[in-house]
Amino acid sequence: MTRFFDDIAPVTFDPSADALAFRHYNADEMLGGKSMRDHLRFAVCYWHNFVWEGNDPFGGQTFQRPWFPADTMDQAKAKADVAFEMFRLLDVPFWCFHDHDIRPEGDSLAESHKRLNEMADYAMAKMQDGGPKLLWGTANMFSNRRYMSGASTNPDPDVFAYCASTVKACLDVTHRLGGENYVLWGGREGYETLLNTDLDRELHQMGRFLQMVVEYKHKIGFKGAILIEPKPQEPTKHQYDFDVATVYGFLKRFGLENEVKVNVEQGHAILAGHSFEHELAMARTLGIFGSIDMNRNDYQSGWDTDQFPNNVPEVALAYYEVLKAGGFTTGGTNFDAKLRRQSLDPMDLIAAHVGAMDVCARGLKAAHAMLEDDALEGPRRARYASWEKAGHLHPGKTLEDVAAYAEAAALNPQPVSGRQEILENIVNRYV
Ligand code: XLS
Ligand code: NI
Ligand code: NI
Repeated sequence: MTRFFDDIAPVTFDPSADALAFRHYNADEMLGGKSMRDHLRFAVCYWHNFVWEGNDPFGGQTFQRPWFPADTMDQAKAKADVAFEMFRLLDVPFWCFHDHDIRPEGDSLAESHKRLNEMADYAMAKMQDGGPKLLWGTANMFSNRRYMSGASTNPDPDVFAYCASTVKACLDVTHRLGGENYVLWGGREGYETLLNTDLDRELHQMGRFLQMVVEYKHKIGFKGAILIEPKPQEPTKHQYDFDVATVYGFLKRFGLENEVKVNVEQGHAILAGHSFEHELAMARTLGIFGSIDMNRNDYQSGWDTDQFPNNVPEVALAYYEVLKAGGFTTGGTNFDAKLRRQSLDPMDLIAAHVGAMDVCARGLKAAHAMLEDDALEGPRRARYASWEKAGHLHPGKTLEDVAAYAEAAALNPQPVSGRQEILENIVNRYV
């Protein structure tokens, strides 16, 4: 057993505690017939917590973890021991990983797969020994220099084939570990300059790749969801999976809109010039809502800063959309969030998650109460009530019919207040 978290006790729900405790996240508390645990379906990510060394564009490693550099299988196992120890302390129901997070890359593709499978077995034993379940697995096809010019969108077809082998291995492992989803975030699926890019060809490569992934998922009987994670840029100047609406158009084009859903990340929504709730509402409306990566960006920096969430009003509006979508099915709340590079201590890792889980719990409770009270839906229904009376979208009528109605009745519609401030006041009563 690891000594990394040495004197840190398992975190419990205790609103009166002086020490670190959950003050709002009470896993067994019921909200509308479902426990908070089942509503929120929290997951801890492997990469930011146990792989990232604290570097930024101007400086290198700040974290000195006993398992760094995890370039041997022994170190990878030491890292896994600490990761699962943290999952236990937080009592989270799920975790998430990239292949690259859990195993050091081998000298050959075959060796990399062998190591991945060995580490998956290592994780499986811990999962079966009271550990969390797997929310999703994914392949890192953006860090190594071979992906510099794209993964499935690379001008070199051998990179496409390398990616096919990588995703196949990673989907197999995700399936074997009982993963509830498989995520594709296309970090390098985009371009640096249109001057050297065949946009049409690259989009077809990406579409074909995704079709192959879906075909393979069905072949092996993977019941989980395939999720695309939209992001507009960073690391590429332009990423093809720009936002939820763009992804939907892409899925439609390749006949995949009923096969693939989205994993929506708060920070990516901000980078795309949207709010988190906009992206979630769009996913719900288009029928492709899957899961969320919960974090927040620094609004001044314009980067994907992946901070832990701490803004209850924002989080409440996000969960409002999740609840309106019917809640999570295979998805959950993955903290794709990292410490600031000065937060060196093991305790910082725990405190970050405890705070984030409490923020989410407060947001969820507020969202649930707003729905129970019909606080926003009532006024929204009232706003569209005349459409209900008029009948939906004039079925069977032509443009001429509707024009004739307007002219015969000499219509002169009068605007009514949108009541935005009143609605904002209502939200503020809940958060
Ligand atoms: C990066 C993405 C990444 C995905 C998984 O910005 O958020 O972490 O969630 O590849
Ligand atoms: Ni993410
Ligand atoms: Ni991100």
